[in-house]
Amino acid sequence: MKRLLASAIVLCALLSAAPVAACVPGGFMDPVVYWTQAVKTDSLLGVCPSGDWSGIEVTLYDLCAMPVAGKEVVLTLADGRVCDSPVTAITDMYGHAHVVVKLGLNSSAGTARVGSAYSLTCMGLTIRTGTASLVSPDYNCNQSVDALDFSFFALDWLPAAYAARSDFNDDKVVDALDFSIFALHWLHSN
Ligand SMILES: [Ca+2]
Ligand SMILES: [Ca+2]
Repeated sequence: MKRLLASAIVLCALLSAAPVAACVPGGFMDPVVYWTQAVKTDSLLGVCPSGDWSGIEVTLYDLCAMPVAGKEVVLTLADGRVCDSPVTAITDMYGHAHVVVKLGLNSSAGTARVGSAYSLTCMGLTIRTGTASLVSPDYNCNQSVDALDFSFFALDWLPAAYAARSDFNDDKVVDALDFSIFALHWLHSN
């Protein structure tokens, strides 16, 4: 009987205890964000329709230091010449997501590089904003690296005027090294 009474007292105490407040996300605790395979830190990025060039890694913890799992991370590149933006990824149980940047670029209007503001968000909260220049072997935004794109590259090959859009390794000249990078992405598509 005493044991039953003690159990009832414990149960009553548990039921009457103040509920533990849930951690309502109002932000993220020290988010880890970095670009992978950037041509030049995070100021010059390479984008391919297949997503095998620059990407972004993000790891998120909420304000209670718990991993933000199963949430959509959204990378938006705002410039209209970037095709198929935004791209998204879902965080895993550790709060980590790799955003594959499967994008084309319309750089057919001139030989300058396309620049774009970008933002990374999750649950409507901004994680990072910035600007970056972009290069892509897809020059005409048809989400395929094909013969038409090669014709743009050939136009830029060692001309008198520097064609930054085809300088894929950022060494200030369009030469065989850039062609080798173009060839790596040949026939890639989304
Ligand atoms: Ca193309
Ligand atoms: Ca180059």
